[in-house]
Amino acid sequence: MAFTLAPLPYAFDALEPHIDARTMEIHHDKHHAAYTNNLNGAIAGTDLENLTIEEILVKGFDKMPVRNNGGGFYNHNLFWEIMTPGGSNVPTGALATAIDEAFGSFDKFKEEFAKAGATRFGSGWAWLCVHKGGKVEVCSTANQDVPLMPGIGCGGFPILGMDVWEHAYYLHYQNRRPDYITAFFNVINWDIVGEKYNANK
Ligand code: MN3
Repeated sequence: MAFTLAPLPYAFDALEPHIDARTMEIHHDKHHAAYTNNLNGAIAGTDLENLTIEEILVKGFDKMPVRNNGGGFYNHNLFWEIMTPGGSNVPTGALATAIDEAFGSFDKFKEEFAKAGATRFGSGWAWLCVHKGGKVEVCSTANQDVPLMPGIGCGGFPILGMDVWEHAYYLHYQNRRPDYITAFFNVINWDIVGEKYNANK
């Protein structure tokens, strides 16, 4: 079963001025498309072919084309989903409580999440993950690795991911990754992150 690239669930310019339309178009139509195509090529005719993407992230972990492209496929699906339009711009409900318990406050969480993204050397992701029982944790991973892979990151279930590859921000922000990170907080759809928290805690 081949994986397909879902359309971006909103217009390319929907996240302006925080993330520019051209970046979104190239990111989705070129980068995410390439991960999807390369994943399909890497699993074709192998025993991974009929597994779910989550199963592939675990069982294909030691095969580098599968690991990189499976992660790239999965991570970007999450990335598009957790960004606006719409939704609350702050966590609410059980997720808000869990963030306060883990970090002390929403502002402290933002500091820790921004630091995870800013200090990831080279390419990678910052994550907010939930552990069974409801505790939330911030971590970061290299390249297209994702905490669902064995022994990677904090080992929780990712409910919010921030792409800090240069292709996510370079056209508009050039080398200013911290400015992109600051802007990213303006485009998070916390309602969806909260739904993911409730479904996986
Ligand atoms: Mn990317």
